[in-house]
Amino acid sequence: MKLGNSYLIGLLTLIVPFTSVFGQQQKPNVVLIYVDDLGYGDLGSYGAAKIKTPNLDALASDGIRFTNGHATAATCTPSRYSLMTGNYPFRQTGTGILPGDAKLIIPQDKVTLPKVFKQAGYQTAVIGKWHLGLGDQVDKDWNGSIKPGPLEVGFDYSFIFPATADRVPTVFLENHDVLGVDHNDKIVVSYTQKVGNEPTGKENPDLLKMKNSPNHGHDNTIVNGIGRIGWMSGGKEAKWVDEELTLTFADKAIHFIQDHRQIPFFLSYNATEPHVPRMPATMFKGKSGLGYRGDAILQLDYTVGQLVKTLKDNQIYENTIIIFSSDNGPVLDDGYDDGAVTQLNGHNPFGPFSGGKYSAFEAGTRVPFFITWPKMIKKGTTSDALVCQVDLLSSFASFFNVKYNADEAVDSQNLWKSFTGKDLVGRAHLIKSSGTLSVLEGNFKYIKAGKGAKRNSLVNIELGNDEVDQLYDLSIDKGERNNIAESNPQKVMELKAILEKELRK
Ligand code: NG6
Ligand code: CA
Repeated sequence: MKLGNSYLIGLLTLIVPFTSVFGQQQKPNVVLIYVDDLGYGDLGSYGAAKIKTPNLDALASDGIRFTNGHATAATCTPSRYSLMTGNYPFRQTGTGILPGDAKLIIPQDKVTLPKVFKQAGYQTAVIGKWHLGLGDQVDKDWNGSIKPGPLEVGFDYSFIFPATADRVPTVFLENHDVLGVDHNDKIVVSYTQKVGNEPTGKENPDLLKMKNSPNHGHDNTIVNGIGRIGWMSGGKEAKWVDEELTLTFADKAIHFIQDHRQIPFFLSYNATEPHVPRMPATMFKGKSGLGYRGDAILQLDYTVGQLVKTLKDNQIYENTIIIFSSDNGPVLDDGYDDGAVTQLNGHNPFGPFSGGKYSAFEAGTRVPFFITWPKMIKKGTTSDALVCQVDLLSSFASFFNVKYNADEAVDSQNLWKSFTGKDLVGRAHLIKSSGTLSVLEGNFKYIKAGKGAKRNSLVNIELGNDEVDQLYDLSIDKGERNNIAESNPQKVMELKAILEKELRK
């Protein structure tokens, strides 16, 4: 029997799927490790000396480490919105920090990052924090099937908690269902009034195992001795134990990797560290000497080590792209008296920058950002290219040759060459949304004039607002201390024009 070449190749491709067939390489797996409130200066690889992050540092030095990598916003929901949709958060209203009962804010009929992978033939999963809303209304039955959610916007599998660890409901969802639902003990959630008879931080502060910081709220329903935002009743079996949160997510992620080792997968591992309430597993408590915030970072480092080990044990590390970044910058006191301030011990989560979480100054959005892919990216590379999380969508779409409509993911740029170290410039400019809008272009940073408060005294962070336009030259003034707008009207006009053009888009 005579067989044509193409038939043979087809047959071989069927028999040996995704392996090297006549030079055709298996598609790389992609693991996105997206963490919560980790600062530019929180890792050894970014200059931290008071805390040890060996696993993350090893990873950072095994690929390309960015010094000018950004989230689009200084809080969680808007940054995650951009990562998922490829759009700046100011393009859609309702992308601010969501309550725990919010409805899904990611459009179902538009391209998303996981949809790009799905279209390229990947199995996709999200494990960890979600905070992009669930269901099609605020008022939903947490005891039934909850959709739309991650599965409707591109993930084949999801194991998440709905919002933040400090917001009710404090439960896990696997795909459409809350884990541990008991129809004799129904879960009820409200953000407008108290439900049920569970103690609250406000009425029963004596029951708190970790005190709330004054005036921060977090004084609604108490779960596991921790006051939360929002009220919840029922669901005794469904409630998580905070000390087990990360170990649970890590276990799910490890199993997902093991189960998919032979087919290309995209895993978004959305760690909750070091967001409040910081309540690490017992093995990490007290280990950093920096309070629970430091201990939570040690726990994150350990977990990442476990994920990398799983990839290595399954012989897939070499051809896995690992992307590490944080959704916004750091904050010390974000509502709980957990030692982050009193035991800081000289640690500087903010690096050389001003501001922090919630701020338009650089520490709000400039975050650790590194990518490894042993097979393709040269190890030990440092890049000053301007890159943003919003660009992952377009970059992967172009790598896979996945197409989407011109009116989708309009802010996402193809930075494949920058992400893999072949271009050291990156974006021409970036717009950041942190209450007020700012523009980064080369060494210059413009912050739009506005009436917002200059400081959030609760969290002790400068917000970067001013009634006048601000311009900084970051090459000599990383801390944004010296406003040069008045002496550089031309540059201000230029950056203002960029912003106005983007706002008109
Ligand atoms: C704020 C919370 C803060 C944190 C944040 C969300 C108060 C006073 N503060 O509203 O503790 O939960 O929301 O953080 O309620 S984020 O990283 O998910 O955006
Ligand atoms: Ca966050």
